[in-house]
Amino acid sequence: MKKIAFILSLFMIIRTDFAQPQSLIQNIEGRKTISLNGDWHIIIDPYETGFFNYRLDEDPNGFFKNVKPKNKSDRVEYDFDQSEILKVPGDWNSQKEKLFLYEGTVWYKKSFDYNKKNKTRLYIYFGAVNYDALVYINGEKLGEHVGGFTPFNFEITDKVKEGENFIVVKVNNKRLRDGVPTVNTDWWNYGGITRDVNLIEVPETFIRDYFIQLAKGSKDNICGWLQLDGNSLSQNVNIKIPEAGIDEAVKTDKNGYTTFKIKSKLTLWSPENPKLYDIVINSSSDTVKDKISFRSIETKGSKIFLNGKEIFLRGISIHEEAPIRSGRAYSIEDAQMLLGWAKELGCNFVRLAHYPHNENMIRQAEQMGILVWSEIPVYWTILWDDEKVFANASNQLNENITRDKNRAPIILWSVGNETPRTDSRTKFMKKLADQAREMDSTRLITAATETHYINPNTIMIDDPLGKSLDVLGCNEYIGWYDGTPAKADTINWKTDYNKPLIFSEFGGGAKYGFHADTTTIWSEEFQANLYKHQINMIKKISFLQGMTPWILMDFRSPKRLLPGIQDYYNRKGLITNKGEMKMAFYVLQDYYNSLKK
Ligand code: GCB
Repeated sequence: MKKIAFILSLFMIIRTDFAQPQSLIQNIEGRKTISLNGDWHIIIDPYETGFFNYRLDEDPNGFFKNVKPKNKSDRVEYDFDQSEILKVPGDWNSQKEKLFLYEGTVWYKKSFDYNKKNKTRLYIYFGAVNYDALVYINGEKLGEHVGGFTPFNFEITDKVKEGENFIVVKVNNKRLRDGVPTVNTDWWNYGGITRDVNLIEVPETFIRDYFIQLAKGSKDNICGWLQLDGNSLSQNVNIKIPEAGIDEAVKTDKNGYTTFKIKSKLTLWSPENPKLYDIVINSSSDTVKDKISFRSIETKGSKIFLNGKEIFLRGISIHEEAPIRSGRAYSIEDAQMLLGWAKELGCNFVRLAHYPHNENMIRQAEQMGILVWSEIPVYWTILWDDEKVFANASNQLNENITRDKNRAPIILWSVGNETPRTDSRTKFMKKLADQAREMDSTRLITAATETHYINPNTIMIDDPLGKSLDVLGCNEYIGWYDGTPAKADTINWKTDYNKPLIFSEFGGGAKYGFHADTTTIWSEEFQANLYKHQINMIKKISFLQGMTPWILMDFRSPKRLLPGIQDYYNRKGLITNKGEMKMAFYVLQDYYNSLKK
């Protein structure tokens, strides 16, 4: 805990230019909320005219003031209310053709009426804004949030007015060399307010956060903590799980904090039986309801055990991209369709690549019985020696774990993907692995590590980052970037780590409907054949405990330019973005079905 406080304080010191969001409120679904989704007026501002004056100083009369001309001679060169509209949640690229490739600033504005209530505090909560969000209420700055895939909230109790109010958000999705991720990604840089926006009403002292899961390796010991926020911090609190006959009384200390251990007899959550329990937490001033499931996850040697039983993770990788509609996924329906396809494929596991996905994905996975690998966008070539970059990555990890730590289907926190094997990177990522373990001792830590050939037929897994991980992830592209598909038949895998391995990626591109022989690249036959050879190889690796091939669905990428084939899509999907299954889908489905027996 101390280490985390240090890391977070570092973040505060480095970014003193704007106020930081306040500590995250746990479980928005269980709170009293008022949605600010819907139509927002926007101004597309490529030169940031609404932010800087002509000397490039921050303009105290920027667009966030939302002023109107006072008389007919008054010069005001913008007008939100006459400007166009974007839907929230939703990226801007897929809503307006002229914004398809846009990277820069868009101002968002929404007015809302509010009736102030006694003894009630009010927060504004953003599910995610990509990438940099400056938030203002009634012409006053609330603060800034950096990072495109995690939630943040600001308290507005003293800033909200009786009657009409307005929120302005300056959103900038310019890629930055010192960003997390950096400028180089194989996915679309969707900008905008991409997830739900809510007002949250809470009592003066409220249950801000809690952690309720089984202790590592245990099937009957619930362990956790909870944190109150407000003036009356020392309170009696009850944690109830009626169906399991649990009603535990605890008392928070003068800082509003308490830990607890509860002996329990529970039906454990598993893919075969995704059992959820209703939970009620009562303090004398607040009540929160949640649905929580319980399972244990651990490794022994090179094996993974779910609820004490060895498990092979039949997975698939998924980007947060919407089927059919296209653009960023955000809704329950998007999640149901993507995860429904994963189920149809025979999966018990998904890798949500390469950044934290929206909460609907996790909650639907929980209901559908799908285990989850959750990841932060520490991807490829971020700046390992830059303290600010570390603080940013650390903050995104913190927000990801804070939001999802009560969701049992998440078994793995991944601290990054395909990063180069250098000392500074290993130091950087070890610190993230330590942070994840410190925040959540109940789960396993992983990352997609780097491998290398020690002879033409042997690939060695000895990335020094492996020391800090519980499970080794590894992306391999035999048959695509590395030789022909048949090469897989000749390859042996070696490691001195006595740890489980997951192939976090393998695959190849195919254009749906393009049929040819198995040696013709981009054909469905080529991709299906590649999967067959991969499966031959996979069957021989004794320490391989799971796989998440690349990828469930074709997804947009500005790096994929081949006309007629790619057209800005990475075509490694087993399914097209319109829902058509390619031949390789059925190859993998047959294999997964055979493993179920
Ligand atoms: C990878 C990356 C993934 C890419 C994929 C590809 O190794 O992790 O983000 O999209 O390869 O298709 O090349």
